[in-house]
Amino acid sequence: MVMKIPFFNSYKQMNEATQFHDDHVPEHIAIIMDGNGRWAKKRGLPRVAGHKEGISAVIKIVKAAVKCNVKVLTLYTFSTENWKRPKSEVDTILRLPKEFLHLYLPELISNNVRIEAIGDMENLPSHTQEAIQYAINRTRDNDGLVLNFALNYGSRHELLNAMKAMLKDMNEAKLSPDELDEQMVSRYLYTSNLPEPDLLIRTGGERRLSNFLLWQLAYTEFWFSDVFWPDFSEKEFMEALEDYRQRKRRYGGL
Ligand code: V0D
Repeated sequence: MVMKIPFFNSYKQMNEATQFHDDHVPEHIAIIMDGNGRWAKKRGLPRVAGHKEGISAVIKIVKAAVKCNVKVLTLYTFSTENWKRPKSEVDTILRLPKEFLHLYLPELISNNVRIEAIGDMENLPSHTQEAIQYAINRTRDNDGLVLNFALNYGSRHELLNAMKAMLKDMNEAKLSPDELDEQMVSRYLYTSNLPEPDLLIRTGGERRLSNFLLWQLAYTEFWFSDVFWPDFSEKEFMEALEDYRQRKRRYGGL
């Protein structure tokens, strides 16, 4: 690793005005929080223990993102592929949103965080949907960090749905295919109201996208860590931000 001075030290020394103008902090960070099951296995614990420990890492990283003035944090919590896991594991995972919100919603509210969600919510159990909807409603007027949970999310599924809806609307409006452009595609995605991610972080050692935000990550910087998600802390998060900042400064020098 290159840096000796953690990013946050130099960041803290800046005044409010400088922070506001620092365009080297990613506005939108997306994270694939991988390695929870392997974290548990390494300790002889059930996989579910890793997922629960993962919740503590989530709140730590949310707080770090708030401190750094990140505008959007998108967390990949449950993919459409995760249904293939044993039913008991899936059932436990789908209780985690409620558990997380029970513990941390008051704190998120006092930090001015706005909760959002992307993915196919309709096929989640109603108790999961209700817990998330409550948190979305309860935080809808907050204008701090947007904490965006990707649940039952799959990028190809998202694109396919967007194409179907778009074709239907275009037929009704009698639009020709030539009128279709990239902006129009973006408007049909779950992320239509969000900026594109500037930085993608994947923990847990794997280096693939796993069907996450395929369209939205076209120009995104990638940062990989071998650390399992439950062990991912503010230290690694700051390393990722510092690495991103150095990349941006290099481009700026060209
Ligand atoms: C398990 C590690 C928070 C990754 C973190 C249903 C996998 C813990 C939420 C959450 C999960 C979701 C929505 C919301 C509030 C919290 C969560 C799931 C899994 C999948 F509004 N952690 N978390 N959701 N894990």
